[in-house]
Amino acid sequence: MPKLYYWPGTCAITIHVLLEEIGKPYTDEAVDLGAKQQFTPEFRAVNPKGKVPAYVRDDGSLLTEVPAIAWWLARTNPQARLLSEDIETEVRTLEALDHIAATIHMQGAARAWRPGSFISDERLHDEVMAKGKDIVLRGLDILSQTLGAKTWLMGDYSIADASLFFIEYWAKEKVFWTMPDNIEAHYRRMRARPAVERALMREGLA
Ligand SMILES: N[C@@H](CCC(=O)N[C@@H](CS)C(=O)NCC(=O)O)C(=O)O
Repeated sequence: MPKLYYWPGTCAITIHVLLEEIGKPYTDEAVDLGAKQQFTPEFRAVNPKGKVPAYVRDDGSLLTEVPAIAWWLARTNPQARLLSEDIETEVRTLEALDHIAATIHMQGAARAWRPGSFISDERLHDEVMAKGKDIVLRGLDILSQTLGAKTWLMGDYSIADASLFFIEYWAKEKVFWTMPDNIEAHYRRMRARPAVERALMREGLA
């Protein structure tokens, strides 16, 4: 059975959402990032990157990086309809996933969340956090334009919506930032999906 290593409320929630959308059996295990469990030899043996999500497939091989895991889950579970078969929509979906993972999360949220990972001098932490917030909010503005008046980012529901959900959840529930109106409405639609509530329950967040 596949296994997801996660910590509640992190980007691993995207993979929990997708696994719940797919509905096949899987197991999961929390890696306590607060207690620095990601740096232990036991977890490094699972994922040398020391990050969640880490997804161990049925054959025992490891997949890391949200966009890669999400794409692989969607392609290997076409019945779940998580990725368009139209190549133009597929590449736009991957474009949004990369923007969310590489820019909004890694350059923005990471600075706002853990400024100490970027600079040791605590007097500069507020400035680093402000830069991070700016990157996240600029990213959400771009996604707001992509979403427009549509229900889901790509028209039909996709892995891009599950990826955006992590940023929305964090902005809304953890740091209480104001999001563009249509992104806020997208977050509410995500919360109305049974798979999303099941994912939150698995992480002890519902
Ligand atoms: N680019 C990676 C990011 C993974 C990542 O940074 N995960 C965070 C949680 S959101 C983590 O494990 N942080 C632990 C650490 O950096 O020590 C992905 O898309 O999966």
